[in-house]
Amino acid sequence: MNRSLRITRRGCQGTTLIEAVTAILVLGVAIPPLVGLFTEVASHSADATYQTVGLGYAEALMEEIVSKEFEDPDGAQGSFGTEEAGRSGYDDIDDYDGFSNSPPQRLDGTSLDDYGGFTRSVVVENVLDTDPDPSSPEGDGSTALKRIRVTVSWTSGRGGEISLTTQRARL
Ligand SMILES: [Ca+2]
Ligand SMILES: [Ca+2]
Repeated sequence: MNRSLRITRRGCQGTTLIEAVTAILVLGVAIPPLVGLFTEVASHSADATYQTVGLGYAEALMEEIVSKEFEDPDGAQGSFGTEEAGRSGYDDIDDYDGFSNSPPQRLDGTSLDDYGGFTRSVVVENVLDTDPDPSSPEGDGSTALKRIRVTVSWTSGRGGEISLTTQRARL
């Protein structure tokens, strides 16, 4: 009876050691890919957040721009470019041509940059109504249709960029 007990003990110790080694090997193989997967998921989640924030910044500026006159109310038809001293005085669409700020700001100048590293920029170009999204625009002030492109880029996370484009016509 005593002998039988000894044999059983040895068997248990050997099995425990093999199980421990096996478990260590399995974990050693399985953990690195899992850590990589979690890192990748976290990175994609951050990218989605930056895209949402970037889209919000772009939409807010686009809404501000399209609420303005097609041309300067005090200028001649076909006038183009910024006649005002600053954004708070912008009163027509093409006042925003070349506008850029980083971090993004509200109209009153207060910062919108809660996440860091964002830049907003605007391009306004005259285009033809027969080709509202050409690769090359028409001359400044030469047509009754303007293409507005607001671009938001960011360096946070893996970085990215989002653009919104619309057209406004002289009524
Ligand atoms: Ca103006
Ligand atoms: Ca103008």
